[in-house]
Amino acid sequence: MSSQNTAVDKRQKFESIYPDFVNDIMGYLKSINIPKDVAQWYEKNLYHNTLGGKYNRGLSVIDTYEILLGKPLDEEAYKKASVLGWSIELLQAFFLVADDMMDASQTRRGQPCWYLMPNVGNIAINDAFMLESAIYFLIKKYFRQDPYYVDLLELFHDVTFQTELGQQLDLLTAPEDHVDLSKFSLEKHSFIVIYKTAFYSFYLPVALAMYLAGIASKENLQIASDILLPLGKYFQVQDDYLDCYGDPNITGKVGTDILDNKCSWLINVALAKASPEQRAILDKNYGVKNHECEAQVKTVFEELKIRDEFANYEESEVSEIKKRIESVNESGGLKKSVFLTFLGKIYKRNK
Ligand code: GPP
Ligand code: MG
Ligand code: MG
Ligand code: MG
Repeated sequence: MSSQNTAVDKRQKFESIYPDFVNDIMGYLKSINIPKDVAQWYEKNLYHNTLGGKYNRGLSVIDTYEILLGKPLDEEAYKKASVLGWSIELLQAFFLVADDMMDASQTRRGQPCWYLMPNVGNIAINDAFMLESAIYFLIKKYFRQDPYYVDLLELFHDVTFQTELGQQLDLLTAPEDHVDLSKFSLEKHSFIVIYKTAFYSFYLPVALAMYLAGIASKENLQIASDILLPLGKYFQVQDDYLDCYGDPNITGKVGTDILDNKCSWLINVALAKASPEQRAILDKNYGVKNHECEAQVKTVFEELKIRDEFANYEESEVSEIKKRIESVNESGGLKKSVFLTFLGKIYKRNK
């Protein structure tokens, strides 16, 4: 079997267990005699907003747990890992339903955003909250008896708070009606991307698998965080790069960062290198909802050789991350291959 088939099988297996969890929630609603239309709405929300992605975050819980145990998961272990994997996917769904409203986005995964679906509108706000509540319903059902139950709750709460802080700075740094490039900096960018992306997408799946495997000591969690936050930052810098230079047929989305006045990695590097004349062009054209202005910004990016800057950043960042991975002491139960596998999945990605 090719490794691609294995990946497809893993994804299908993960997807096929999700209805069990939706049914757990539906069973509870039935037991309290909730009107049928409420249950049906929630069920639709739970499917529409979670299915259809790559499930990278959810599957990482399972992959990491398997590597840490050093053997394939039996049925019970798989089920518990998949509860936590789906909990991250629900967290992501909660964030994205809300984020699409805040960003006034039109499409998500090739479909209209949830708040733009017929009869949804502002009900999407409550729907986002209910996606979050599903996490705690499932964790309670499957982990209430485990000694690390409170640790799981605390981890989800902490990571949610961190992501909200990142989202807040992302929004406050990119006002639609007032462009001021002097508010941007690489330091701010770093804070935004670590908080809005790296904690929930990189640290959370590995930390959850470490609790499952019984190796989540304070020291081990710190070692994991020291590698996974830089890895998550690198991932988001790639995302910023692909927003401008990716192929929409491959990424599945058309970039909007220049039009939206986003504090992305590209504009920050450009600001650091720009001559006064180039800076004036950026000041005049960045964040203006007009494709002619966007093209002017892209021309300055080309003059400044931003693609080469990215290639250099990628090589030096990845070599730094690899050095950190090499220095991991495996005697405490952590494995270098957890991190190398993660890095392998995103290195030089084009989508
Ligand atoms: C998506 O970033 C943002 C998040 C996943 C965090 C949202 C956090 C909340 C507390 C709602 P983005 O808007 O840059 O990504 P996309 O381009 O996918 O919309
Ligand atoms: Mg968005
Ligand atoms: Mg956003
Ligand atoms: Mg982006």
